[in-house]
Parts: sequence; C-alpha cells; structure tokens
Amino acid sequence: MKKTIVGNELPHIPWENKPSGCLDPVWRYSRNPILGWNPIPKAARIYNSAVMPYEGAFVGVFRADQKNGRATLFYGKSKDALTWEIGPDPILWVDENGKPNPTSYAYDPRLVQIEGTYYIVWCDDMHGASIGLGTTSDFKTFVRLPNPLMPFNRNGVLFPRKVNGKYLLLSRPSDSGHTPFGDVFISESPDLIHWGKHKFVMGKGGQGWWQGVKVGAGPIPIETTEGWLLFYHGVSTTCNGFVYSYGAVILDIDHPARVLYRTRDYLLTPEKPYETTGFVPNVVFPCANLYDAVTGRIAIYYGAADTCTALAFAQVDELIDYIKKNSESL
Ligand code: BMA
Repeated sequence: MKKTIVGNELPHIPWENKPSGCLDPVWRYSRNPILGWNPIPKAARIYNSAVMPYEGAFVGVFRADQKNGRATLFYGKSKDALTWEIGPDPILWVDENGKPNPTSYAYDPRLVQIEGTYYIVWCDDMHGASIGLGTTSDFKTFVRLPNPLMPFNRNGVLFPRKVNGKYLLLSRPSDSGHTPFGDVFISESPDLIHWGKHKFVMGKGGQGWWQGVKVGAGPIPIETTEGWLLFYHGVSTTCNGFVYSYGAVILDIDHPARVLYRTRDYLLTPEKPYETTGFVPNVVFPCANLYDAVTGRIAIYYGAADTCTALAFAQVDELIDYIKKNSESL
C-alpha cells in the first residue's frame, strides 16, 4: 500500500468510514460530541484540546474552562481516544527547579513529541496573550519553560521534528484582544529557548471569504511525502459575530515557510447544533490530530462552539488530492 504519511502506525486510531453519499474530504464522527457540557465536576466546558498516542493508549492536555470562567489545562487519558478520564484537578505546573509555577490562564493547547520528549504549547498570559511552553516526560510532572516569543501572540504550534537542524514554531502575532492581526509566521530555534529567523507563512484573505479576517495554525503538522499537512482555522465576520471554520495547507517539507497548496473552500464549517450553539456559537477550532501511517487515516480533534470536543475524519490521499485540486491561487 502507498504510504503517504511519514510516521508510525496507529491501528487503534478512532475511525468511522465516510457516510455513503458524502462527497466531502472531511466528515464528522456520528457520535459527536465526545465531550459535552459540564464533563467533569471542575469544568463547565472542555474544547480546543490536544491528544496523542502514549504507551499503547492515549493521553491529552485539555482546555477546561472552570466554573469561575477561567481557562485552565487538565491532563486526561483514554484507551480508545473517545472516552476520556480527565482531571480531577488542573495540571500543577512547576519550574525547572520543581517549584510551583502556576499559569493565570491557559488555553488552546497543542501536544507533540520531539526526539522522545513531550512538549505542550498553549496560549498563556505574559502581561497579555502570549505563547506558553512546557514539557513532560511522564505526564505526571509538568515543567514550564520560558515563553518562546514576546506578547502578543497566540496559536503556537511546534513541528514534530527539527527541520534543517532547528526546532520550528508557528504562531499568530496579535494584540491583546480579538484583533485584526490575522497572519501566521514561523520562527526557528536551536534549543527551544532562543527563537529567531522569523518568516511570514500565510495571511488572512484570498478567494475564500471564510478565512478573510484571520487565520491560525491548528494541530501539529503531519509529515507526508507531499509536504507538511497542516490544518488551520479561518475566521470570517458576520453581523452576529465571528465564524470559525477550518481548512488545510501543504507546506514545503524542507522550507515550511513556503505554502504549496491552500484550501480555497473550508473543509469544515459550523453546521451541526453542537457547533452552531453553545458558549460561543459558530466555532470549529482544531487543535490535534491522530494519524495511522499505514492506512492514511486521520482523526481531527476540534472544539465546537467553545463548549464541546468533537471529532472528524479524513483519508490522507483523498484529502491531499482535494487540496491540490481546490487550492487558492498562491
Ligand atoms: C479565539 C480563541 C479560541 C476560541 C475562539 C472563538 O480567539 O480564544 O480559544 O475558540 O477565539 O471564541
């Protein structure tokens, strides 16, 4: 069988075949959402969260909005990546000397393994929105590392391996609120501490109006023989507020600042009741993907309406073919 994804097999990836009659390259899990309102005693809503395979099962770092409204990160584990055991308490971050180093708020985590170490990137508070970075070796002790970039910034996404000998981080510089800054940049580092050589990757706009206000990188990019496959969210404005959809780009494998293809139309937009109704209506926001390199199956984890966690599926060859044939002119 053709192997397009460069990576490991994951035979127990959550999966459901495409429903008959569906023409779209991305389709929803029929039992969505997998986490609904008040999923654990200490959180009202769990969404925009990160999961990954770990020791034959799955682990996750979850964005959980507590009942005081504050966004916090919780650890969770699962045998099937569908039913999750989360919490009961937020992650207790420590500094590199083991002293408590709590976050004041933390949201939209991404989780990645690079050279055997696990890293969590999230939206942090450093006198305003900024990128937070932490690490763990066992999902028991979570150590905060220095904030990689200056505020204000969101949607930090690390690549799963070094490229040309450097760690790579995507981010979306902004100001402190829901801002008009909406473009994605890439930075590189020899050590995850010192970041530089910043480059522009992609901007809001294009022919697709769904991505006309801002765009932001989503889950950890998937390495494929065609380039890095990266899902991203795109925002448009209506008279009732923002609408968050998602699409995907293919980035050059050795020079990921170079976009090769980019979806002109969204892959998924809020349509289902759990996406159109909730704490913030009309939001689908992907933060994680699982994949099986043998079958090319991809499971996308996304937050729905800032309330629920939902799942969608794609097959890599069909998806890449679709992106190439339906690309924005770049
Ligand atoms: C963004 C982030 C996301 C959220 C989205 C829609 O700015 O804060 O966490 O899902 O807004 O509210």
